Amino acid sequence: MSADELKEYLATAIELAKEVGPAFKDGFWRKGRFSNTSDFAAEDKLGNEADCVTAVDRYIEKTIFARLRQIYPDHKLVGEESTAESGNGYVITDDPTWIVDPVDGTNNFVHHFPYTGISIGLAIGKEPVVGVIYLPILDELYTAARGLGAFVNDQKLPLIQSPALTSPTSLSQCALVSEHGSDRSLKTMQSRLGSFTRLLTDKQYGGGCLQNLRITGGACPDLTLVAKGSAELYWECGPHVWDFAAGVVILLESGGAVFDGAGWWGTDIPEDERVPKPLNIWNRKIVAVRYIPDLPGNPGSGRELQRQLVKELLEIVEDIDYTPDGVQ
Ligand code: LIP
Repeated sequence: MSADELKEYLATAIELAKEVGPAFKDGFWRKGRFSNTSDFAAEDKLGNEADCVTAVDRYIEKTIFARLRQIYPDHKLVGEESTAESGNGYVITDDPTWIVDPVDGTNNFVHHFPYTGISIGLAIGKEPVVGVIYLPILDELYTAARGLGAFVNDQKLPLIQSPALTSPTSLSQCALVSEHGSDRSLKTMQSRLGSFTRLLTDKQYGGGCLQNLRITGGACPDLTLVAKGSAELYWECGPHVWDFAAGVVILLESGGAVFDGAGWWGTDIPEDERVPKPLNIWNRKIVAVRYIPDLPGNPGSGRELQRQLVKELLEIVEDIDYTPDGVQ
């Protein structure tokens, strides 16, 4: 795939995100075509009221898919609303596949909490290659394509640059973004909160003594915060491919790295050290770590420090297995 093709796909994703921005804002503020508040009654998807879908989710996904079908009739489409409703039973192929979350952070959206946005990713040969996340209420448009860098509102990521951007060597120098998720079974809640407790607890009691733990309410805002340099790490088990697809491209292109539950991935990590190949965005687990500069005096290269932080995190948290998305 040429750089020109990638640029064209990126331009399409940006255009579509901007096109549905006004509907997103109307929905968020319950205005215009979404002034009817019954459109926001929580419809649960998991058998509990914590996993919502709204009329705006459906409208935005339908609009984006209709345009994509028009422009690229041969491309495959995977979207949170249509795919989740048909039971996630789609087949993952090497074909260009657009992966869309019309409203990521839906619970935030319902509660007027601004960390919510539209996510449009494109995978080719199962690898995520284009990512656009638009957070309309924060007025932040994140864009990235493989090999072409990552940007927020045209400013290159990471936004926070060295020397302000430090080179942490342990979790006790890090901020982590994570989520409590919408799977509210007692077992899952105990597991997640147990992991949070151990991460935060002082080292003298065997914990990681993490500096900050923040829950924004969405994988997309979480990944953009790490890409920007406002948090060192994002860890979560349970989200779906539409929550990750665009965000991982933005994160990787900002110099970050990703562990997908089985292997390690970063744009300049040698091929033989990447396991599995390609990065598995359908695996429903992720650790993302921000760009760490190579600085003289650091106990290792930026890439080594990234691995060290992820290793420390994975030794503390409890892994939760979910059935992967799609059928490989
Ligand atoms: C959300 C994810 C988040 C996860 C939530 C939910 P949604 O996506 O962004 O990471 O913890 O359970 O899946 O449903 O708001 O698009």
